[in-house]
Amino acid sequence: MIEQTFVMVKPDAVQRGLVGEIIQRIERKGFKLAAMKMMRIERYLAEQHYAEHSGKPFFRELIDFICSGPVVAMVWEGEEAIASIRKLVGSTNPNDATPGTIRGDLAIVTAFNLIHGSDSLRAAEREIGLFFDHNEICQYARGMDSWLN
Ligand code: IDP
Ligand code: MG
Repeated sequence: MIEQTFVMVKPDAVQRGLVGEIIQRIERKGFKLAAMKMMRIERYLAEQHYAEHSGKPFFRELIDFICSGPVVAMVWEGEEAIASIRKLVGSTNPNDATPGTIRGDLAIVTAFNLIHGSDSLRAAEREIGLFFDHNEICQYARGMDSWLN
């Protein structure tokens, strides 16, 4: 099934100059970029985005961190995009993440794990809606897409 998923390059990745590397990995896998913007997240948006973690010991640290510098928010589209991009991202703790994944290759600690990717269809729809208006999401055809449909 063709899905859209929400991806965010976190402040640590922006500051380490890994925006291009991360985008390139998702792009080269074959997913289609549907929306992208660089932004500084307001506290309120960060708290909504990470609402499932409110009350956890790391919540405040997480919100402080995500608001500490600009991020790059994106929508990526393609076959099984949600699960497939989670695989490219790797496990939450980079020390458990398989080499070859973004976190496995480029990060060491959970607090600075470089990237967010939606973990379910429901989360993807909710997160895309939090960060993007409908008119910011681009629709366009690629030559190979006709083979999939
Ligand atoms: P995910 O990003 O792999 O989906 P989640 O469990 O949803 O991981 O946690 C969201 C984010 O919260 C993580 O990516 C990480 O930045 C942060 N986080 C999760 N657990 C911890 C922790 O124990 N300490 C510090 N930060 C954490
Ligand atoms: Mg998560």
